[in-house]
Amino acid sequence: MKLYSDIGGTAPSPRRVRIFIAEKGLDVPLELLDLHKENRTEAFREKNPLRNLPVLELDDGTCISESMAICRYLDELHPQAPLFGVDALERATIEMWNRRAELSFYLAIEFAGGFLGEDVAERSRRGAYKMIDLFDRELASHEFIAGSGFSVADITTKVAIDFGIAYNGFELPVNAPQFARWHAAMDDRPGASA
Ligand SMILES: N[C@@H](CCC(=O)N[C@@H](CS)C(=O)NCC(=O)O)C(=O)O
Repeated sequence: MKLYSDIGGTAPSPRRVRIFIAEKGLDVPLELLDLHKENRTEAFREKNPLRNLPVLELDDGTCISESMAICRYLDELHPQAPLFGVDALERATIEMWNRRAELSFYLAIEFAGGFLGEDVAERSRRGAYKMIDLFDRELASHEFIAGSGFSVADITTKVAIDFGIAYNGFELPVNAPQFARWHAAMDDRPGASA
């Protein structure tokens, strides 16, 4: 199998999968594409009709896209260490936080970039900072975003805030010390440089 990712490694969705792979200790070869160019070809449409990254190509040519679908596939093949939870409550809790991280945090950070207009950008920026407040309050009573164990919810949240800091003018707020503590801990993890 191989993972199509972006040259330079800056795109958030492929980064989610690369971190997941590193945290699992897996060895999945990468094929790096020039983002917005090589993924936009007709040939690539055969692999993913939406023509975006990441795509996991299996040895028989089957292609899986959508970062969380790829992570779930790899998690089932390699259950250790489980990053989607081990029992009903843990799985639900991780799913809940992962969806919050994606829908209310990552998307808000992306929209804050301004491509939907200044009004949406401003509201999205405020929404993203409100989510940081929420994460900060939660992280006062547990080490990771979804509880006491590292999970995909940490990966989604980390990729989102790093993208916001690098490209959309976000900063770690001084009044969110637990979020800052968590962010620094993420930088020490196996997936940090993936
Ligand atoms: N929901 C998808 C999002 C995929 C996506 O938007 N990928 C971006 C990079 S973060 C991309 O390939 N953009 C290049 C393009 O659309 O040309 C996932 O989670 O995999």
